[in-house]
Amino acid sequence: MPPPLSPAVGPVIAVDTADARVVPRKSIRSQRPAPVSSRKPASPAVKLPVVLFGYEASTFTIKIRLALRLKQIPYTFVHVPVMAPRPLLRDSFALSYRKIPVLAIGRDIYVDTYLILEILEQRFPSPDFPTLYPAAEDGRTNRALIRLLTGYWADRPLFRVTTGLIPPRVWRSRFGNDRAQLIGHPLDAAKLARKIPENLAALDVQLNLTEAQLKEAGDQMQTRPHQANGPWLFSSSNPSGADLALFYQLKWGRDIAQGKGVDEMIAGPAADDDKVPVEVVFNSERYPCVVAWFKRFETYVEALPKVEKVVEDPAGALRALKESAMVPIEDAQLHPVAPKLDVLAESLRLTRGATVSITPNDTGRDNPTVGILIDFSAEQVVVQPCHIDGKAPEMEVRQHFPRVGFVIRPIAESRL
Ligand SMILES: N[C@@H](CCC(=O)N[C@@H](CS)C(=O)NCC(=O)O)C(=O)O
Repeated sequence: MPPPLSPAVGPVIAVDTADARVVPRKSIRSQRPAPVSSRKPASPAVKLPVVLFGYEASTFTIKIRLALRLKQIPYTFVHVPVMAPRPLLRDSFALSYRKIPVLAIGRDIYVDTYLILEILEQRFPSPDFPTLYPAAEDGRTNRALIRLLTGYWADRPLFRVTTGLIPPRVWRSRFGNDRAQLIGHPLDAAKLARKIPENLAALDVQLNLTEAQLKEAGDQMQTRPHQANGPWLFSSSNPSGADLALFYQLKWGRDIAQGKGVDEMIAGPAADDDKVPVEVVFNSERYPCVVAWFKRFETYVEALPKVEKVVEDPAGALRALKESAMVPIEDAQLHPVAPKLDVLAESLRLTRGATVSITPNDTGRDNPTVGILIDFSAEQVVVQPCHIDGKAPEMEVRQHFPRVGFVIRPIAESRL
């Protein structure tokens, strides 16, 4: 292990300064997050504008739209193109990360739904907002387990199964070329068409597991009526992040297999044969508990008041973000359970002020983010973005990435 670096010295770069009109500018060092034990609970972010950038057929955008509705957080939805480039995000926030969705809360930009869900839960806490982690009868929320299930199952291997249900013609379109860039190798539409039976079989494997979990939750409900409107996957009193995680993937996978959303991807009408026979495995005879739960979740969400305002022109939403005060960093970032481990950060050369690159460890690796490190914890990394092609972003922002699923490396050492 390389020796820890000596304490950083040098000029202070005012990375996470507060809005000059609200709080005097402070240096990075003076805004060091308070130790976990002395932190006040995060102030609800209710007064800041919440803006979600995504597109209709985006699996992960659906996930966050559902989460915002479950949590009853009012927000603005801004459509971005289904393919890169997305100049709106690049010019406004100097965001070179190419995936969707992206969430802005005031001048904090959150990337990746694994982080976005937790930030929503932390910044819009219960009881003012419904929780994504309602307790089961034994009082446990299973939050960490649900995060694992989402981050390591639904968002990844299950997503690979559902993308295998995309009608093959999509891969022959411009969209297919764009996704080849995302994945990092060419896509062979004919080969992907031949793999459909294999993908349906893979879906069957996933549904079988889901059925087992829901059957057990349903059997338990006979004797313990805790889940009055359930059963839910983790036997919670209301649907939890686990239900959300499974639902959004299965819904998107079923819809896309039936050709819904294909028109947006290929920028033209879907044909009659743009369908994959998903009902062969996903049906109520084979999976009665899953199909009943799927409808139950859909009904539950639809009964909740709408919280979304869709805008055609993003100018007003961007202005509202730009005019927001920069909140203290400790209110804007996810709080890890474990305290900072400076020795580790130092040996990785991931100290405040270092220039770092942040790259997803799955797809989108050719579009790394480069920024000046503000914070690095067991949960996330926060940077002030570097200019792209010498161009400053239209507003001063902080960008937040989760540690799970990203590789963070130093490019240049801290000059603090
Ligand atoms: N791990 C990411 C995955 C995001 C993702 O793969 N999003 C898709 C759309 S659903 C995407 O960005 N595809 C490439 C693109 O739209 O440019 C997350 O949870 O946010």
